[in-house]
Amino acid sequence: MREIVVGGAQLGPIQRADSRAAVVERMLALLERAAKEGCGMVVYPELALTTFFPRHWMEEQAEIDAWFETEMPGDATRPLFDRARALGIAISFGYAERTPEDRHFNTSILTDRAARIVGTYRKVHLPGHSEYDADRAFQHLEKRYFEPGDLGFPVWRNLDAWMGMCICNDRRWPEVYREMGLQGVELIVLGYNTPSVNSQNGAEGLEQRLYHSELSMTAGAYQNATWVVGVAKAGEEDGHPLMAGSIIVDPNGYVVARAEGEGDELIVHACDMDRCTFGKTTIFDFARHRRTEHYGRITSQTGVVHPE
Ligand code: CDV
Repeated sequence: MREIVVGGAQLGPIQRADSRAAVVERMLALLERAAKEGCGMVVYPELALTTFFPRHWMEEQAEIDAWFETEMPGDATRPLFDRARALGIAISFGYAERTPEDRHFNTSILTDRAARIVGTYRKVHLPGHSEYDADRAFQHLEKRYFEPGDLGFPVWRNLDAWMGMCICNDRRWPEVYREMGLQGVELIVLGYNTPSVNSQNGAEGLEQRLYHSELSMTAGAYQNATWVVGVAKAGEEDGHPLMAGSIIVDPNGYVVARAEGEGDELIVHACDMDRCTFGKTTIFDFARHRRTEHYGRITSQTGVVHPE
């Protein structure tokens, strides 16, 4: 048995005025709770250090850059790394990354138990738009503030398991799970900021949004025989509600832990990585059953093309 007790550290809302230091205090409180529950790993949401700033229209580059981290760990996040190292807990969380070349990414990192960064992922599927859209109830400007990730979907050996990451909208794309599945992934960790209502029509209700989020993660887990841990930032940020619904999904696609509220909350499950073996050696034994000669469109085409 290769068991990792994983904590999904859902964060409640972070307001625009909240400092990174205040958020890290909350992350530390969840880390302490996780330590008491025997966690070996803790997963936090997308853009965990700040409010979900892509909902705000900004033009001044200095104002935009203020939301980005230029080093990891930096002054604000070092206490989290120090405490995680002392407790021997691996962590993963998302943040806005500005590189030395002045590139901007929506990024997440993965550490080992000694708080060394062993993996970096940059969000590939950026939802929303790049210009101000007066028809929307609120903005979703990820395409304005970030460039698409340039690192693909790697997996890393960590805590004696194969681990991968994706971020928020990525979780809705089957290709994301399969890319990692083809590298033998056993644990996919991801964070998200998902508005409770659709910004364009407002009609798609919370129940459906939660269902689609869960459907995507449970299907990805089952079809690749992997654990999936999806962690929300939830509640009302600056007057804009984000849905909760953090879950841990087993390699059969069953939800084994689920957040109940919209605040800071820890969900925990003892995940046995060896439970991935059955699916990987039977129905989803890729080497035996995949027929790549029929999958050409998956990588050669983006939009729909009807046959002539
Ligand atoms: N942060 C996100 O990527 N949010 C999207 C919303 C905009 C639909 C999501 O897929 O949850």
